[in-house]
Amino acid sequence: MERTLVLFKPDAVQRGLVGKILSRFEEKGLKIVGLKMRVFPEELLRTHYEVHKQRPFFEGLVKFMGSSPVVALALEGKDAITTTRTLMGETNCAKSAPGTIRGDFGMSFSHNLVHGSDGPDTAKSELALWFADPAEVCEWTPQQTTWVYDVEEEL
Ligand code: IDP
Ligand code: MG
Repeated sequence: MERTLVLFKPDAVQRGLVGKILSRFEEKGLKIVGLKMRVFPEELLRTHYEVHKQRPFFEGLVKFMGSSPVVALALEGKDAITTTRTLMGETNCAKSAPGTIRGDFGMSFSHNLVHGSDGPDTAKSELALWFADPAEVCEWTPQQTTWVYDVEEEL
């Protein structure tokens, strides 16, 4: 089982898409192990997007991410990182395939609704950053687990 960080960006919250986007992940079979909403501190946002700090869009991105509440999620599942990225679609919403979150709900490159960790190392460091307090992460077994997965082959 893998864990990954997902963020619903300010545009998703402002447009009232939290429920719809959350359903995509839940209905797929990913397990929510952490969920919180707030306007996150600028310092955290800068650290989160540090890899892009030389890029021309960096300051605008940090400002946008701090402009309104963000929903932060820790999701768990088999191949949760790539599964999440597949559900999200590609970075530019306008070019994202129908059926993906960005493809179905967005038009913008920068206001692209969701973030998802892009690999195991990033997932680990991003979860440590956004869910630093272990009390915010729930260990639980959904009743439906054995119906989502083939226990003998996949768990
Ligand atoms: P990702 O979110 O699909 O992983 P990244 O390349 O890691 O995409 O970029 C991080 C975020 O920065 C994007 O989700 C988007 O909000 C923003 N971004 C990336 N490239 C551009 C750009 O060229 N113009 C404006 N915003 C951008
Ligand atoms: Mg990225």
